[in-house]
Amino acid sequence: MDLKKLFSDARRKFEEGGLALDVAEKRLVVVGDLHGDKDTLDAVLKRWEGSKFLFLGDYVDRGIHGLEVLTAVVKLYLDDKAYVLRGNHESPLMNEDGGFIDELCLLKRIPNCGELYGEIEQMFSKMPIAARVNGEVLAVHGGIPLKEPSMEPASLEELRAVEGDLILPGDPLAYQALWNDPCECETFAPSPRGPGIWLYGKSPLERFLKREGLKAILRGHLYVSSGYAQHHGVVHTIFTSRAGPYRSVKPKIAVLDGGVLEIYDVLTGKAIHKADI
Ligand SMILES: [Mn+2]
Repeated sequence: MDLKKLFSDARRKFEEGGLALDVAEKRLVVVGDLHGDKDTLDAVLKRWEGSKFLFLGDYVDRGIHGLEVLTAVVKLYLDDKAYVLRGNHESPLMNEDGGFIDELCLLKRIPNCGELYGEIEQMFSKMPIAARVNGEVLAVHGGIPLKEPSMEPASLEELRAVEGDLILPGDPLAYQALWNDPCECETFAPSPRGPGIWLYGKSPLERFLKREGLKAILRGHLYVSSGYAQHHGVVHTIFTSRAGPYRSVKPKIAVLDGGVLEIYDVLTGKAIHKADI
């Protein structure tokens, strides 16, 4: 298979779609961080075969099958079977030390691995950062960005309008959407993940959802050993990887169906949680 062509076709299609998607689907299977875990991805695709998927990002690094995961996800995208969002690991900022470049160049010994990675890096820079689903739910890898110096959350319109070099990404709003986490705090607080990253608390969350006419946020990013966590009743974290350091995780996916959110265990296929959105 010509991987360079696959990733450049996907780059062009991502570019047409823009950085913030509007998605209308009655039923979606939402998948959290995969981190090179092809076995869990295969289990998801088998159990929920024929579904439309939405992937929340972090396809590569940590696990050793990042290229297989990324290829499978991109093929689903090109076949119109999936929406594919960007995670903070879809960036050279993470891939240099996170394992993906070593997977390509040292483990798999791909000839011209740098050239292939260059194509992948360009594709990452065009991946959408957020999706508004059925006008009700925001899907995003990390969460809502803080617009400094206002101490107010940025809007989806502002995220949609982000321009410039998006490879790292350099833009603070795009960067935060991929990196921020919810917290038990009341406002915004600096994140232990590093400079330029914020934790978002209850009141900015409520203001953001109200202003955008949204009811909930579906996101990944945070390692949770049970595969699912809820924050402030409206933020749902989904984690879907058992790769590398996540061996003991019980991976979950979410099924969003007509305003009802159900969380399923990937390995048993059992529903563990149900909520109205
Ligand atoms: Mn992440």
